[in-house]
This record gives sequence, C-alpha cells and structure tokens, in this order.
Amino acid sequence: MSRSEIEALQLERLQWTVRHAYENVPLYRRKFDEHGVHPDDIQTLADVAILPFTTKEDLRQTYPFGMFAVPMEQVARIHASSGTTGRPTVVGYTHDDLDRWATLVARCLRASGVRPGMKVHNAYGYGLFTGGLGAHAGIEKLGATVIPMSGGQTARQVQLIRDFEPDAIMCTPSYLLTIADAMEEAGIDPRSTSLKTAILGAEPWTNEMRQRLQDRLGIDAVDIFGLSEVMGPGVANECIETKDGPHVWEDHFLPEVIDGETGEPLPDGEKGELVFTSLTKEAFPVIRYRTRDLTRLLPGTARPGMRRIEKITGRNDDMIILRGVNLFPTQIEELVLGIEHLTPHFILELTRTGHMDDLTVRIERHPDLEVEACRAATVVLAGRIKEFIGSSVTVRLEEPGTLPRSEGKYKRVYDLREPH
Ligand code: ADP
Ligand code: K
Repeated sequence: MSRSEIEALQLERLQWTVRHAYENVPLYRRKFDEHGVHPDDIQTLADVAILPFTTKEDLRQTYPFGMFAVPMEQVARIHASSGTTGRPTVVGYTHDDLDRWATLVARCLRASGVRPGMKVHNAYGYGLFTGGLGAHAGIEKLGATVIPMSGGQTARQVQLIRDFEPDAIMCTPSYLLTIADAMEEAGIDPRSTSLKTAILGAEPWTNEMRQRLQDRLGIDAVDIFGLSEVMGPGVANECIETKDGPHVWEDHFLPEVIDGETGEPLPDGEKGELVFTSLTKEAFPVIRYRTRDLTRLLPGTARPGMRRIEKITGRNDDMIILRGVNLFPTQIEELVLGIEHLTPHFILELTRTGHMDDLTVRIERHPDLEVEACRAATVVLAGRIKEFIGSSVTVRLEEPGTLPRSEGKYKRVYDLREPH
C-alpha cells in the first residue's frame, strides 16, 4: 500500500476504534467526557492528538478485565505482561484478534526472510507472556513448521537445534547469547548449525550486539518489537534487506512520538516516547497508549508505505540516573562491544556511599584471551565511559561463567542503593 492508501485506511479504522472504545469501555468514556472530546471529533488522523493518553496505571486500576470492550464470552484468550516493572497487566483477544495477530507475526517472519516450509525454533517463553504463543501462532500462520521449545533448558535447546535443524530461531537477544555459549560448551561451533536467521526482541539490544550475534552464529539477526498492551510481539519488525529499525505495521497501529514531559506530539524524526493507538483490536482497543519506550519515527525503506521506528535501545523505566546524568544500559553495551577483548556478559550495580551514587560494571573476562589483555581492556572501557558520561565508574573483571545468564528478558541492572 502507498502512504496515502495507508493513511486513508488508518483514518477509517481510527474512527471505528475510538467509537468502539467509547461505547464499550467505561474508563474511556469517562476520560473522553472529562476531556470534553467525543468520537465525532475525529475527522482527520491528526485529530488523534485531542484524545487523552492511556497509561499502565489505567490498566492497573481496572484490573483484571475492566478495559475489555467485548463481553467475556467473546474473549478467546487472556495474556498478562511479564510485569518487568510492577504488577502484571491483563489483556484479552477475540478469535478475530488472535487471527490478525497471527497474520501480523507471519508478516514479521516473512520480512525476516522466513518462508513457508522452513522450520522455526521458538524459544520465547510459553504461558501468560505474549512472546511464546504469539510467535507460535505466527509461525503456523505463515505455513512454516513450529518447534515449540519455550524458554529455559538450554542444553536441551542446543541438542534440538542440532537434531531438528531449524532454519530460524525466535528468542530474546540475551538468550541467544546464552544458547551460543551452551553450543560451545557442548563442543558445537555456533557457526556450523542449520540456523540462518534469528528474530530477536522483547528487550532492548544494540546494533553492536547484532553484529556480535551475527558473526558468532553466522546468521542474520532481525529485530521484532511489540508489547502486550498493544498486542504482543509483531507490532513492528525489521526487514532483512535493510535491518534499519522495525517497520510499524501501520494498517493495524497508529504510532506517535510525544514529548514525555509535556505530552505534545513531536514531528517525525524527533526522539521521544512512543505512543500507540490500535486500529483493529476488538477485545482490547488501546487509545494513545504510552509505551515509555524511547525512539523516533522515520520514513519507511524496505516497506515504503509504513514508517519505521529507530531501533529501541531504552525505555524510561530502565534509565539510570548517575550523579545527575541519564544513562541507559544499552549505551554501556555499545561501549563494551566496541572493545574487542570484552565479552557481552556484564551487569551494572548501583551503590551509594554517603550521598554519592556509584556505578560498577562487572564484566566477565574472555575465556580464551590473556588475563592481562582483558584487564587492560577494562581500563579502556572505564576511560570510554568516563568520556561518555563525564564521571568515573568502577569496572571489575570477573571470571568466565560467573555472572547470571539470560533465560529470557535479561536483568542487567542491580540497584543496591538504600531505598530513598
Ligand atoms: P513488560 O512491560 O512487563 O516487559 P511486555 O512483555 O509486553 O511487558 O514487554 C514489552 C516491552 O518490551 C516493550 O515496551 C519494550 O520496552 C520491550 N521490547 C519489546 N520488544 C523490543 C525490541 N525489539 N527492542 C527493544 N525493546 C523491546
Ligand atoms: K517484552
């Protein structure tokens, strides 16, 4: 579809969604009324900006099913967010919602180079988390063969990858790193397996991490983005031919980027908080949902009708404030992976002495390289971080295999400061 065809479809679907939400979800009706807005006011796409935002707090207040827009007997499935940052939030899907979701994940897989007839190893966790079942249905919908492995049991994952010879894998980027390590431990060269493509998401990761994973496993690594409140995985996906940030499937979602402080919409190209309005969801429509993810909207490339988002490297909740400087774990990841002797296995610890916050980067040394060279690399890292954030941090070299390994979404930051 061309840009103008997409926009025409978006307007029609936006008008339907806004009315559907207003008529069937008391919270939306109350918020619209308080704001003095009505579904009839939506005459153009830009009119979306007159509508009030929806936040995770709205979902918590209506826990568990208060924001469902259809009677319960029409809800075919329930999921809950993994609750990385607090109480889980609950979402629901009608049969048609599930069908559209599967179709969108199938579209993501196709954009990633997967084709009917290929085998896909699905290592996203199955259960309430949208990752596992969301990916599963999309693989089936595409006409590929799904291997429903779920997360964990890493040695078994490696064995099944060897025995079943999948073409593609879906998991978090940090878990793929764990799997690559386990392959080496099992005496398997990670470049020698049948895998050609990895569709990675559910947590922020950098282009430097992409490069490492691609080199180490001899694969293409493609970014898939999504969140439970908006649907689950498959809201946006990179195209394998460009790998330049996920294209948003704009026939089903209307993205905006806003100034997180003022709530004002920002023009395309400016960085801010990503906001989504669903356009086709029946059971759980969302109006201007604030994701807290930070990115910018860019023109489409491989799929010119749709806009892209810049690869998401942080969300508001992950931000570390160290002595007044804002810092994202992915910024450290970028610096770490720019130094050849350092491994991607690191965690960040925040501590406090008196009124002073301290950041310690604990990083594993490379098992095959000289300890002294690794130690020298940590000094280089400390220097680059100081240059980048303007204050000193401690970098501690750890023995190989001693830091926690990812089994899904990786916990990179440990805040050991006293509650304040
Ligand atoms: P939770 O909020 O509990 O983590 P979800 O499982 O729905 O719940 O996670 C959605 C969030 O995961 C997104 O808002 C985003 O922060 C992160 N995320 C998902 N996919 C990606 C991706 N490809 N890149 C960066 N972050 C991602
Ligand atoms: K996620």
